[in-house]
Amino acid sequence: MGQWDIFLSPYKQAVDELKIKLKGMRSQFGMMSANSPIEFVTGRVKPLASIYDKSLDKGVPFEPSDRLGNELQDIAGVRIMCQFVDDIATVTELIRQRNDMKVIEEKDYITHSKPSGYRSHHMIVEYPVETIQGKKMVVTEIQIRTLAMNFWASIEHSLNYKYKGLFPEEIKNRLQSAAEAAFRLDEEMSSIRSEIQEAQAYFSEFKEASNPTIRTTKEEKEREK
Ligand code: 0O2
Ligand code: 0O2
Repeated sequence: MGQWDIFLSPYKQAVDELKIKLKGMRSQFGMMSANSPIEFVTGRVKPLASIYDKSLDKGVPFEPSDRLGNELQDIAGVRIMCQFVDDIATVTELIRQRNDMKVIEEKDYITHSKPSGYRSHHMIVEYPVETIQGKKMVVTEIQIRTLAMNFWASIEHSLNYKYKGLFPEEIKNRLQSAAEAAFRLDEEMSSIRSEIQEAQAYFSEFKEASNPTIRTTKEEKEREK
């Protein structure tokens, strides 16, 4: 195993564990028949090529070291997608209250969006992973955003890659107006939130009730009581 694989292995473990835990929160809301503030969760360890680029930007030597791990705060990255803007505050608070990680910094790019138009809430947490050499604190970036914010960020990220950050003026303006449109979409959806959630609850109940296998299992369980 190479030095980089060894260095990145706790980061991979942190991403895998956090994904399971955050997806677990989602299922717990589901079991309580409550609308989950978490729509879906993704995660990744930053690819080596991106670590290289960012280390150059930040003037940190590109070598497996504690310094690199502390200065590049998103080597381990987890992303939480929410349906509604208000869900972001709920998720943020749930994370602040957890005992298995420590929030060391928060960046509110929702109230103060970036000049590009980017919006998201970022939490930098220290997450302990148990390794065979003992406990290691892994700095991890958790990005929390709505589906609309995520749509915009994914598109902008691909274009950024294509133009290497140097957007033609026309594209830059269009992206900024698309960011405003995404913001308005979030506002519109929030204004009919209760309507949407009622429909979603009805839909998931209807799906179960109309499935003969699940219905039978439920009936069997009732009989067993
Ligand atoms: P489900 O039940 O399929 O939704 P891994 O391959 O093990 O590293 P994972 O979680 O499979 O990890 O993949 P990744 O890429 O980290 O996360 C993808 C998850 O996000 C998958 O969920 C996708 O279904 C879900 N996802 C992606 N886009 C959307 C979307 O637009 N809407 C919703 N609702 N989910 C999306 P799971 O965990 O496989 O579960
Ligand atoms: P990836 O993995 O390709 O997404 P700082 O130390 O605070 O000055 P840093 O570490 O760049 O700088 O922190 P920042 O800007 O708070 O968060 C970085 C990550 O947020 C980025 O990671 C993106 O995922 C996301 N992000 C920030 N600004 C934008 C933006 O304008 N557009 C898009 N699409 N995403 C953004 P990376 O490094 O790009 O890596």
